[in-house]
Amino acid sequence: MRRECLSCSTGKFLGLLMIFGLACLMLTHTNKAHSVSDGLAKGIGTNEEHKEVTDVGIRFKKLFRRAPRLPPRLSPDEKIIHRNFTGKLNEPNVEEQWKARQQNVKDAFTHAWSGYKKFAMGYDELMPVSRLGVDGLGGLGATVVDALDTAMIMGLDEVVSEAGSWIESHLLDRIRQKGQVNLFETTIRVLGGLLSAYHLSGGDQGMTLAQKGPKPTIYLDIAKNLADRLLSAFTSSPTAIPFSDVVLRDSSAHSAPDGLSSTSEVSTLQLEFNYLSAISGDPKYSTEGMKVLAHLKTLPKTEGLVPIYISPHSGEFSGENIRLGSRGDSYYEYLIKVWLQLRDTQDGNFTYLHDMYEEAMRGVKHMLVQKSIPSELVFVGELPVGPKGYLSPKMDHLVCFLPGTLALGVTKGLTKEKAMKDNLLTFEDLENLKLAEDLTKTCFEMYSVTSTGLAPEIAYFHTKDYFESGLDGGNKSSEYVNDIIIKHADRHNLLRPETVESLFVLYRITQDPKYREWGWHIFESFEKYTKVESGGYSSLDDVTTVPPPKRDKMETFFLGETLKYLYLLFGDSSVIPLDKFVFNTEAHPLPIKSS
Ligand code: DMJ
Repeated sequence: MRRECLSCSTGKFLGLLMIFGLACLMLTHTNKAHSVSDGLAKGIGTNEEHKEVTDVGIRFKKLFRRAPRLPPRLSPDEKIIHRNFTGKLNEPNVEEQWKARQQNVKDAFTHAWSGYKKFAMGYDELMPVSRLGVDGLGGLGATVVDALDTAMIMGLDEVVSEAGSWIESHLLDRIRQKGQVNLFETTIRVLGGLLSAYHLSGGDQGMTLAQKGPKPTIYLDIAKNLADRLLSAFTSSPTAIPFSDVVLRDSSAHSAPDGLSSTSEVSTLQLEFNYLSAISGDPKYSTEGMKVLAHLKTLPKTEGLVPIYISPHSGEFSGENIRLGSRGDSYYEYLIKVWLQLRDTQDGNFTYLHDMYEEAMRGVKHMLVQKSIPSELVFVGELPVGPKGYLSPKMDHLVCFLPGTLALGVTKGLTKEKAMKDNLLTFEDLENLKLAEDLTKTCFEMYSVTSTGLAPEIAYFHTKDYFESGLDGGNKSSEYVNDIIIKHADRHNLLRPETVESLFVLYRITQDPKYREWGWHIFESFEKYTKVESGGYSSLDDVTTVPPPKRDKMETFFLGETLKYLYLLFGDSSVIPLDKFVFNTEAHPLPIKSS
């Protein structure tokens, strides 16, 4: 064909034209490459050099536009991965594959529960390596209660029956006899778990997901007994801010040794107390809880951002440290979630919560969000000495709750598609959703960048003001190995849920299958490095080392949150829909009640 074509005069002309075109394109390309690499190698080239090179490039580019970029050629294996990441093809067997993956999560939950049941039944937590139980949360059998609604959602009747019977036979006695517990931890894990179990077992015209276990009223009665004692933290405080600790057996309360409460702790009780009031008919729980938020509304803030400590004695914030990691995180989460919970009720005007949330998110974008060097990961830093001080490029894994919360705040639990169709999104909403997507990527890369594929507790980001060499995550093939810095003291992983929580919410809202794929990668790493053969999963000491040393603790939230979110991520989106339920900060779903 080439020979025939070249023999005619049109063919010759076209051939010459092609050679000329190619030569010009090569010249343009060479100049651009020169300009970029020169800039990078020298840091900054002289302005003159740069101008000359760019001018030539622009002249040629005006004459010839670049050919469009074609997708890369992929091997058959790569095509499968690629398809899953982009998710453009919706083949019939794709859902089957996700069902199989969901079954893997269910098996993991069964393995975790079996270890706990064998070695630690009735203790707060399992030490899977030592095969012992430990009471790290006051001795209320926290794993049993935290895990129960996950077992209900997974349809694990046997576990529901075992956990339910234990709660029915032992929990009330424990509540009557035990000493000091933390108000926040007990509310989110134990009270939240009981309330969710109440609803999922049929209470409050609930879902009857559980066929086994006690009647829903058993859960409700225990919840009320516990909450009555927890209320002492509110009623014995001289201000609207509750004390941090409660002594269960005598319903007394006191502040922490330094006299302070964490801001996130006092503002992360209201979903649970409000729901308890709604189902018990007794407003006292909600009244006490909501006093805190109404009081926080009156305090001075910096663009909606708040210090991480507050004094129950004065009712004022203490110190200047601002962050969305530990002690700050769920303040922001509950502003929007409590608003979502209450906005359709006729119990009062809660717009102030939405206003506080919106102002805070503007503050986050303005004061805390930055991009890393060289690959521009978006991260949320901290202001350890207050708004006038420097921004520390430190991000706790805990901050990874934020993308999910942001996305929820944008669509209120609807899919993006539906919210767009109904014209519900503002420009600011779209900006927040973009930030949510960028941050979700960063949180996922905090996993990918390590040798184990598991995130450290804390990451630092390389910026123009901060870099330390020799502290990468160990995965040299990660594109972000130079962006993410992991200090020795921060290399542990506690099986935390925040990233998979955000993957779940982002998947439900955007329907982009890449979030499922990322969740699957994370799950595989948990399976590979944290599973303990005899039963249970263990926290790790160092995610940058293979094999990673085990820390010998299975946190209750691994069953309450991490595995629940992964299970829901891989499953049918109609289960626990986000516009009808609000998840408390420990992943216990509570139904949103209308007036
Ligand atoms: C959980 O107890 C809750 O998600 C809380 O809000 C933050 N810390 C843990 C999980 O990491």
